[in-house]
Amino acid sequence: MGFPKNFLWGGATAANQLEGGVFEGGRGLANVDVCPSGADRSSVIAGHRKMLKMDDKHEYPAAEAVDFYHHFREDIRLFGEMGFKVYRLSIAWTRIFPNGDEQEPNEEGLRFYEEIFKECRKYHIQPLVTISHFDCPVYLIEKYGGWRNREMIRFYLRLCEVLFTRFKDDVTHWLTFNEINMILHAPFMGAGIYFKDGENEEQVKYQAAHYELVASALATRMAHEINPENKVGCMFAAGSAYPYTCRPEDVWEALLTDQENYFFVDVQSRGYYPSYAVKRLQKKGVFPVMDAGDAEILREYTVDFISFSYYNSRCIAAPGGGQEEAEGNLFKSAKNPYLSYSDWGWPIDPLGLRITLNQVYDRYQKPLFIVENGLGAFDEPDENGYVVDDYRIEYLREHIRAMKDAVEEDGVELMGYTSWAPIDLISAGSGEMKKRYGFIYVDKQEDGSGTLARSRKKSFYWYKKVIETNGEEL
Ligand code: BGP
Repeated sequence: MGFPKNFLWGGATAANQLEGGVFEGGRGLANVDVCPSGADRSSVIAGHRKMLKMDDKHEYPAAEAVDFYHHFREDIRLFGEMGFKVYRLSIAWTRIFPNGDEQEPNEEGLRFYEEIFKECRKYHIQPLVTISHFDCPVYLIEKYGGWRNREMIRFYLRLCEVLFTRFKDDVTHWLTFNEINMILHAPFMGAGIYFKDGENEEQVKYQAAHYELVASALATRMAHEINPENKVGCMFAAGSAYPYTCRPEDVWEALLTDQENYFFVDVQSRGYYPSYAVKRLQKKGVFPVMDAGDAEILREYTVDFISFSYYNSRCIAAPGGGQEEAEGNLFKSAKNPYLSYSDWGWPIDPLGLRITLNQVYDRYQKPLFIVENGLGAFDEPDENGYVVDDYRIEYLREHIRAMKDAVEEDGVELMGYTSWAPIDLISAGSGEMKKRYGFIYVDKQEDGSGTLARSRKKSFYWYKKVIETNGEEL
């Protein structure tokens, strides 16, 4: 009983929120580098063409982030000390191809990740690589319009080819796109898209989604061809939609929300557009252009496993209900009166994780991987610089317990768990530093000051124990 022996415990990060070194190693600029801090970045960016100009560097938190670029040896050593079996990281596209459409990769960028993988090996940590985590070269946005253009498939596949070949001996587990369903909620961050006046935004978003889905399928094929040992997963932002009441209209609305979310995984895992999506898109006047052969590609090259982020469930009411709203990962929903809330107003719902695991497993019957789960909170170091983050331990303990129930009692096949994030980093949603997730505290403050020194929080020792006992001691 308990977790399988080879269960993959670890943590997850993303290049742009962690690395910094934006102007080093020949790196080019990406969409995420030019998102300003302190605002709802997705909505600020969409439609604001001028934001693409790096006119004021200091406004852009990704420029330094927490400087993993110069601290990765120390950071991975700390991951090793916690006993990580897996480290989920993303590769910055613009370190490998600064513009995105070159033929030859940037050697310095490749060497940086090679060094990272070497460090991981030292501590017997297996990497899990996200190929694109909210990452689109600015050059490709300016020249091609980001993922609204089919050419992106070609550039993305060239990136994949270089990664799969160069890191053949280092990496066997890959995720094609982080939170692919994010395109619908934050298209600039998800796919480098901003809209032109008067266009059918849904058409643009679903067109981009189609291209990413085809790219994902072709990357899956390529990964298997280059190394038959490779396992490729999709990744989506999960979190079950609860009906606000048992009123059938609320239940219906919740079902629609879930379907919109599952649409991407339905294609990546089952291999075809689900009938509900075809009908509803038609009704909205959305007709993604598809090449002859696309349907076959989607059908043939489905993913090996399904990964997702889980922060919260959602509570959905039929339109016009006037319910109070709550924040959450990706989008707001009605406030669930039965739950408590984080410092950022996100619902806390551990049982929701068990519900989500069951729903996803029932639907796809493929191995699952929780690749993000964690609590963003204000951390206050005491006079010795020590952070006693019992609230974080509590959050994680309850979620791991729920995950254990899903494995032990419900028979869900789960490969691993990587918490978001093992080390403090920049928030994707707001660009803030004060929203912290880590087991490792980084002395970097909201105003950019700080020594960047790393220190262990109380949760560091707790998580180490969890891993040591394979989840028996929580
Ligand atoms: C997910 C992203 C991550 C991460 C996380 C927490 O949507 O995949 O990159 O940041 O959310 O969100 P935030 O950073 O806004 O608190």
